[in-house]
Amino acid sequence: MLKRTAMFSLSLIIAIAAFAANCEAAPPLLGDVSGDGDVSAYDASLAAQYAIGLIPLDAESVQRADVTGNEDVSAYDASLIAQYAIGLIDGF
Ligand SMILES: [Ca+2]
Ligand SMILES: [Ca+2]
Repeated sequence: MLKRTAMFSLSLIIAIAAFAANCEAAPPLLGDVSGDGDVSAYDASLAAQYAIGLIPLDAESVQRADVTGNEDVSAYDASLIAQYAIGLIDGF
């Protein structure tokens, strides 16, 4: 009986842990071009460099860089990311 209870408890813990892990899988952070979980001036720099063709970005980074949502990464996106990074704006 004790073994059965222990096994049930263990199963419950594993199920809760799996649920929690799924909850932590947040959607990609808009503006976080580098994908490090933070929106910084570096992200603005990456967006700006991509916008003028200096660097390539993978598809996910491009999606996060397009903060205006117009299917294009421009200097305006980079500008908004920079403003967000220093707290001038609260969102995109
Ligand atoms: Ca970042
Ligand atoms: Ca855009």
